[in-house]
Amino acid sequence: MKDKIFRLSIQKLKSKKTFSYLAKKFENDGVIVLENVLSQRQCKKLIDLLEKSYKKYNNFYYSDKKNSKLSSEYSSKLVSNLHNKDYEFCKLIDNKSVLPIIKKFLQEGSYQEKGEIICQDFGARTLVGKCDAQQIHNDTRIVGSKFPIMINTIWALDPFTKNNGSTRVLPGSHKFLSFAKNGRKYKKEILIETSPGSVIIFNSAVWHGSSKVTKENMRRWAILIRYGRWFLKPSFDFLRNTPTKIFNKMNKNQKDLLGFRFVPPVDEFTANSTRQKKHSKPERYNLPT
Ligand SMILES: O=C(O)CCC(=O)C(=O)O
Ligand SMILES: [Fe+2]
Repeated sequence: MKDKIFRLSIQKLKSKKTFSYLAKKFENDGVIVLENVLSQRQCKKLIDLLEKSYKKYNNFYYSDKKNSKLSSEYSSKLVSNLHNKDYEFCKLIDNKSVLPIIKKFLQEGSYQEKGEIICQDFGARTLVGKCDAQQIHNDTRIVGSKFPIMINTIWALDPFTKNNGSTRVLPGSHKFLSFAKNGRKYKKEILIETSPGSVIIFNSAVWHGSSKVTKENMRRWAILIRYGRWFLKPSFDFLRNTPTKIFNKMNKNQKDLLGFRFVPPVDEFTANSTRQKKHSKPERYNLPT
């Protein structure tokens, strides 16, 4: 690959020197790519599950018919809340190669560098038809944060090519004190081509968006996991949308990441902290049929 994005195979992560180089790249560019995180077989299995979920639930999606280029709904097939679709997806959120990296970066600047983190959004997306590029944007809703407050991971399940809407980024833009202009294409944007099983990891303040699709029907399924500091609001109410059957399969890390220890108490008579030792049990929940 000839672009300037730093890429590393997970096999090389163990070296301390390599890890500190990766951390430096992440600090400067705001984006790195980890390769060989998932096998081809795993990618295929996840794509099958996504296609099945989309087919089963897309007719039930809430829609306000807005399809602005900024929205993740823009010309795409979306599956949200992957944790409640199949336990197989839950295994990704505490992946042993990816999570330690995310944790390290999201703990920077927290008390004793031990701040807790959560999975703040957990979905998947592929583009539909010959669509235009998604508006380039910053997901964090704020500029100028010294430390990362959210980190996106984009798990390529299909090849990311220059034709199928692959994610593009503007390296270093997490340091800008402004937002991207609507409709503007920036010269230094880089379209990330990569193979299935790779994970693009970027500071969510890095300007990014899917790119133009030039060939119709070129699938580009990607799982999008956004992590954040524990006190940020998740996109959906995981405590109210997790089936008990799936909750019971989750390990401690997965329950932590879905925020089951960070539930604001009802009142001062119930508890006195937004953080708890024990996991709250999710309410009864069934997906629509
Ligand atoms: O699908 C992509 O490549 C990026 C999606 C994205 O950034 C978003 O929906 O916020
Ligand atoms: Fe985004």
